[in-house]
This record gives sequence, structure tokens and C-alpha cells, in this order.
Amino acid sequence: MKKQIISGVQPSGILTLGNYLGALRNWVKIQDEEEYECKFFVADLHSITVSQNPENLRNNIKSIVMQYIASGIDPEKNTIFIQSHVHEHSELAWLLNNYTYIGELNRMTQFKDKSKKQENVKVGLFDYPVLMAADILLYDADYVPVGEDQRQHLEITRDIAQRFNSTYNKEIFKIPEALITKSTARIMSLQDPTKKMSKSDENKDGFISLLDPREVIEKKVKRAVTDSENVIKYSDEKPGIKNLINIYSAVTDKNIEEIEKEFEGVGYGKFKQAVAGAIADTLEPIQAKYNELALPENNEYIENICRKGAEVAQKIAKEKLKEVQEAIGFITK
Ligand code: ATP
Ligand code: LTN
Repeated sequence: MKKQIISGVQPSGILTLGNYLGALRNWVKIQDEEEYECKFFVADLHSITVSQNPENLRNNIKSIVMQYIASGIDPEKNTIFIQSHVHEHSELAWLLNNYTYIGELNRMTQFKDKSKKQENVKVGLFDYPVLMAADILLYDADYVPVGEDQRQHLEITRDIAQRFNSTYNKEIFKIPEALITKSTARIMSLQDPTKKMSKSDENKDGFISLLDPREVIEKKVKRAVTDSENVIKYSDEKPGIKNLINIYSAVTDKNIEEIEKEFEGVGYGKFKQAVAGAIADTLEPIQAKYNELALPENNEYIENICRKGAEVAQKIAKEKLKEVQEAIGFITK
């Protein structure tokens, strides 16, 4: 039996370099390992926990699927689907709500951060981690490859699963584990290196998008907030430079010492040019593939992938949901 992997990204915009290095790139690595079976979905149900324009949302959902494939996710090897196409996600989330405490949801830092930005805080935003637990538990996932910001959501998923299992004294749910790659777990904003890089940041200079052209990448990196020391040194006291070194290391596969040596005696200007160039080189092939997938004649190809993916996912999800309903005491059809 292969180890089961599941992960997703919200279609709240174009993926950032943070999403790519923290999540997508690890998915691509995992898909090549024989012992894993992977499912990657577009978390559209999650994205409406903050307001979305319908036209943009529609475009973003398809665009995320294309960005997955352009980043190297092979649709032949993996199941790719759109979350709302498998209604069992919403249904299990409702059931799990009854095994989740308000107190534990209140502790979620993502909720605390995002609710500050909503005038009337939505129930959906509060309930987000329960839907995420449903996404994971439906598929008996062993591992969930995500960035550091999702660790807390994985912990609550484990708690909910354990609570459910012990309520019915039966191993209905597998207890999943987060899979987080330390060096790229938290890529920081270029404008505020104490904050994570995020695709919904209203300051566009804070993030590099997967589809940014080379000139834009150069401009954003040049503007990146650093200190005034002008020395390329990896240190917690220099969060801006530390972040750029982390990014450079991730896109070139060089280690920190090598990088410090490479830029010894060189100022921030030269270093930033090198970082921007290395990022652009990494993103170039992804952008070329994306542009090809975005051609109208490939629309059907993308739709077929999603349709087939939803079928595969739903077969599994349906069975798990039934098991849950029976454990609770519902009469199933
Ligand atoms: P939003 O701004 O809409 O909240 P986001 O950019 O934070 O979105 P998500 O869709 O929430 O992105 O995250 C998708 C995946 O990317 C998750 O696995 C998440 O942990 C990871 N991720 C997001 N931002 C970063 C980051 N700055 N560094 C590393 N990983 C990240
Ligand atoms: N909350 C995640 C997206 C997400 C997810 C999931 C990730 C929704 N459901 C299940 C892994 C497994 C985020 O990145 N914000």
C-alpha cells in the first residue's frame, strides 16, 4: 500500500515564490518517489473565506491548475482536482464541526491574523481549519506537504481525527503528518521581512509571482527591504538579507556558507542582481509552459484533467464519508 499524500492551494491569486518554494516544489519532488500516491487540489471552498470577485475566482481556479502543471506536477502521475467538485469535502466538514471545540479554533493564528482584516468576521473564516481537516481525512493521508504557516492546521486536524476515533472506539481516520521542508518553510515578504510572503498582500512589491517577467522580478528584488550594513551575512538580526539568502540558496542549490563566500566584499546592489537573475532563471521554464497551457486550444485538456481527477477523488471520498456517517449512527442510503 503506497503512502498517501494530499495538499492544496487556495485560488486567491497567482502563486508566489513562497508558495512555489514552500509547497509546490516539494510536491514535484515527492511525485517521483515510488512509495507515494499524490493528490493535489485547488482549494476553492477555502478561498471564499475572504471575499472574492466571481470573474477573478473563475479565472484563478483554472489558472492554479495550469500553474500546478507548469511547475512540474505531472497529471499522469497524480490526481489533480477542484475541491468543490467533490462535495464530500463540505459534507465531512459539517460533521467534523461537531467534534471540534470553539476554544481550539480561537487559537488559530491564521484566523487571528485574517479576522483583523474583516469588518464583520465570517463564520467560514473561523471554520476554515475544519474544512481543511475534512480535505485531509477523507483520503487517509499519511503526509501533507505544506509551508510552516499550515503546521497549526495540521495539528488541529490530528486532534479532530483522534477525538473522532476515540469517540467511536474505531480507527476511522488515519492520523496525518505535516511534511515541511525547513529551509523553504517560510519565505518572507520582500517589503516586510518579519511577515510571510503572501499572494493576497495588497503591496505587490512584497511578493514575487510565479508569472512575473524578469524586469519586474529585478525591480521587486532591488526594492526589497534590507539593513544598511551592506554585508552579505546570514543572521537573524538581518531578516531582509537572510530572506534573500534563503531564496538564493533555494533557487541555486548553493548552501549558506558558499553564498556568503561568493558575495564577500560585494555590496547589496550586486547581490540583489544575482538573486533576481537566479529567480528569473528558475521561473522562466515554468512561465513558458504556463503560456502554452493557457492557449485556448488547451482548455479542454485542462478541463479533462479536472474532471478525471474529481472522479478518482470522489470514489475514495464517498467511501470514507459513508464510514463516518455509519459510525455516527446515520442511516446511509
Ligand atoms: P493567501 O495570501 O490567500 O492567504 P498564501 O499565499 O498564504 O495565500 P496559501 O494558498 O494559503 O497561500 O498556501 C499554499 C501553500 O503555500 C501552503 O502549503 C502554504 O503553507 C505555502 N506557503 C504560503 N506562503 C508561503 C511562504 N511565504 N513560504 C513558504 N510557504 C508558503
Ligand atoms: N490551508 C491551506 C490550503 C489547504 C490545504 C488543505 C493544504 C486547504 N486544504 C489540505 C493541505 C491540505 C493553505 O495553504 N492556506
